[in-house]
Amino acid sequence: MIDYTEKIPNNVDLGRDRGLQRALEHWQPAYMGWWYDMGPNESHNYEVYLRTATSVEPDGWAQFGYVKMPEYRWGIFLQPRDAQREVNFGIHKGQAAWQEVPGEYRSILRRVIVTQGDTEPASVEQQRLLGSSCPSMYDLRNIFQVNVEEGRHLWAMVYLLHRYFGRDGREEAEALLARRSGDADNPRILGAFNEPTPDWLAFYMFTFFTDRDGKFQLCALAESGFDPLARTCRFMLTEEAHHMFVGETGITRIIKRTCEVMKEHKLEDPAQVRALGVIDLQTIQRYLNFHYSVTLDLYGSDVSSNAANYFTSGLKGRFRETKLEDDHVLSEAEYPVYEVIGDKIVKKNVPALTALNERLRDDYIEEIADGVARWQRVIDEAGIPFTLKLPHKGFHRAIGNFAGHHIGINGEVLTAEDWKKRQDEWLPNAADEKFVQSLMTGRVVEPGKFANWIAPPVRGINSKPLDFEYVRFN
Ligand code: BYC
Repeated sequence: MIDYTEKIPNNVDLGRDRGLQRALEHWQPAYMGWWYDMGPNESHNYEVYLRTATSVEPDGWAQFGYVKMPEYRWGIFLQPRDAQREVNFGIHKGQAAWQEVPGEYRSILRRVIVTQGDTEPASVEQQRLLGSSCPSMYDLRNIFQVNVEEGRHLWAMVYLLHRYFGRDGREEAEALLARRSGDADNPRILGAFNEPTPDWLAFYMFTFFTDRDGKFQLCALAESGFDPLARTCRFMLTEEAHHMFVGETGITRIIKRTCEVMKEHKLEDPAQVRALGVIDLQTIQRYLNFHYSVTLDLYGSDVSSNAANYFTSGLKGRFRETKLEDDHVLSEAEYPVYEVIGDKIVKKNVPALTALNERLRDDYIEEIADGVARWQRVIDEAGIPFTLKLPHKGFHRAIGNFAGHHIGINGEVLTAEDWKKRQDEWLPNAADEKFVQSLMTGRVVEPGKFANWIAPPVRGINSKPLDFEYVRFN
């Protein structure tokens, strides 16, 4: 169980390590300062119907109730330790899982933890202003739930930095509160976390596409031979599921509403669809293209010696590593990657160890394709002749083998000039953004009411009705 009587709720017996407790209690006000500055705008007095973790057991960990977000009990929760656990891959395979950081891996492990940690506050910053244009109280409550949990995920990484990395860990923890999404001088580490999230269509796309990168990266880190990292990531994954749910159902509801209106008025022309105050499917496709491609970049280079090192040292595994049937060392195996040669995209086999980023990206793409197929079903059921498509893997990429090339939506290798000519057709253009924002000029917060451009969800939170007062504004 989690001890909520402590200043910092935890299940790691924090009270027994006074030095660590003091260091974290010192970081806590800095975190609160960051939350007041960069957390959801104007929300500090709202009482929000949030779930709070009460236990790390898979059943019954959630408790629901009204909480003012600055009073949310952010804390440190690790899954219980399995004393038998081993390092399951790489050159240390078969050794007992590490409870302390192996000296030789200190700096690369710290880098992975910092990179993971950096994304969490970044996403809160990106979503900071969205409350003022929410489509319903239900959605407002959901974004706040996502935000407090991203805050907790930051706590998870900061605990590891403080507990296992001494002074440089503490410095990194401070730097995590100093970088800012999109800041020219001190940006967040990874590309997608410096992109704006200007509207709710972008928010749902982000939680569907980018939070799912979170899932896959956390799954890979949950395999880590460094046991405290594995245990904290396992618990983070239970929270991540809700974030992806928000994204998937958010887009489903937008598509559903658009299709309803198209069907009712028997029209397909995007301009006419827009005139009825819903988002045309073509715009949804362009947002999809953007969020998919910037998220693919988050997996890093297709061929990466960093990725090989992470794996060989037992620090970061593959998706579902222990369920895979091979030697878990990958000294002989190969894996296909793609390269642009002249005007063609060519497949090439490389040592599997070096292609682990690409492999994780491929695992991700498989899951994404299933989600997009579920969205498609909504369109098909409405009888509307429109097909949502995932762009080619090389489209609009800035990291890896496709970076610097101009790949079209179907994988055609183009000149910079030809690509540019079609950019507005493929990616959200200024008119799209302006239109989407014109639908979201104010917030809809009457209980049970939803903005015209989105269908209500199938059910409320924690079996509450849709007209439940999910947020009290005071
Ligand atoms: N943007 O060999 P390379 C989440 C850098 S999301 C900018 O290609 P590597 C969440 C890279 O850092 C999950 N820079 O890549 C979601 C390296 O720089 P240094 C986040 C990039 O190292 C929603 C250089 O390029 N977690 O949790 O094999 C809401 C060459 O590196 C990018 C993780 O990512 C980019 N897109 O792999 C809230 C897990 N890509 O070090 C939360 C931890 C690469 O040479 N991170 N670079 O200066 C990792 O495992 C790895 O750092 C990466 C990159 C997979 C990201």
